[in-house]
Amino acid sequence: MSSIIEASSALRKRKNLKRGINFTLMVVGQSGSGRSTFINSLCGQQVVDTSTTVMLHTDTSTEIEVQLREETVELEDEEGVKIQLNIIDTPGFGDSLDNSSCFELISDYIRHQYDEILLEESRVRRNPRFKDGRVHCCIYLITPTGHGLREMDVEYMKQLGPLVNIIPVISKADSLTQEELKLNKKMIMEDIDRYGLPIYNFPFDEQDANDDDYETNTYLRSLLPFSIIGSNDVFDIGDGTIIRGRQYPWGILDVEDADISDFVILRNTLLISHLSDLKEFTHEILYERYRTEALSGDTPNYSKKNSNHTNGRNAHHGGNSAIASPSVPQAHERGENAKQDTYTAREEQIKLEEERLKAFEERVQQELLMKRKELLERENELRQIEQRLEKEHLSQ
Ligand SMILES: Nc1nc2c(ncn2[C@@H]2O[C@H](COP(=O)(O)OP(=O)(O)O)[C@@H](O)[C@H]2O)c(=O)[nH]1
Ligand SMILES: [Mg+2]
Repeated sequence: MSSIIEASSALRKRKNLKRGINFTLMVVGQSGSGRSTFINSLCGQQVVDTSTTVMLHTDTSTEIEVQLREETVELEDEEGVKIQLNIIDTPGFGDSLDNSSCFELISDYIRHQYDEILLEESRVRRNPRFKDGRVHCCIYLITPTGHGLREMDVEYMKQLGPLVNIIPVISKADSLTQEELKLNKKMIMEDIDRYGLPIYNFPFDEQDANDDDYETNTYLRSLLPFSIIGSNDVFDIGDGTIIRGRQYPWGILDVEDADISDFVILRNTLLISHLSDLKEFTHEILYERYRTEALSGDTPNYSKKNSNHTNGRNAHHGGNSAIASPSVPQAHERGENAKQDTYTAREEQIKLEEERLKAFEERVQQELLMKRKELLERENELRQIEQRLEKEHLSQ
């Protein structure tokens, strides 16, 4: 099956070559789910530190805060195609009893990136150094419990799925037997169907897709949720062959062995075959929907909306036709005296849009102020260090 992926990826690679590729990946999962290990395995290098020990929280009254940490890695494949990979790690995710604030932080971040584009698009003079920070894919790591999805997993996908391409992945797949893994995948897909969770399920245009794409995407769909094994260690297994693996008493397990995990397929999908698709879907579908809703002044409350109009995994991301249309006033459908309504609706829209932009600008201003303050503090620190050094120097 892997030949299919390689064949269509070769085509896409050439397409990408001309542009120079920037890709932003977010990795979400509870502490210990293997986020850091996955990031390092994906990049083939130590990008983030991994903790083999669990953090101890002595003060149970304090809420554990989720953080977003960004790392940028430049990867290059055999053909010399460079990918600027921005990875957002989410330490602290899901560690509190109430995780709503962590969902909020992530969703705010993603929306903020959309807002930035929105603002940039509306500028008369574009900023040539503007950086598109939109998150193109979110890997959601599911801990291998053997019991399908947990409530938190369902909530996360329900709330964030409309904003970002979520690919669900069972981590630490080596802790399940092949039978258990199969069953677990099935249970997770059943949950995703039952709750209508809008994950990224490799959509394609029924009319446009060529046979290759059709076959590849159908195959990738059948693998969902992917299962992976990660490792921070490499081993020389003789005759100079180096593998990334996990050492167990009975032997070394190769994380790139396609028979035991989908890691290689996932890596190919993200970095080669579906990199452009994920970016396009983010821009053409997810951002476009966000934009329409933002400009129509309809503050989206996805968690509520979704429970109504998503049924089945094709509900959101499967095929363009099935995308839920944003609620734009449909005044033209009403009779004669609809004109006045239209004007009022328009005025209302413009007003809301103005308010939204104003709020956004205020937020940017606020950030600017914060950054300035930080800068001042840093300068002060620096001055103090300089003074101390000078004193030390003099006293010698
Ligand atoms: N068995 C197994 N353990 C793993 C795997 N990936 C990571 N781990 C281990 O799980 C622990 C937590 O991993 P880490 O990447 O630090 O998780 P994070 O807290 O989500 O960043 C470490 O001891 C890792 O070595 C895996 O695929 N299989
Ligand atoms: Mg970590």
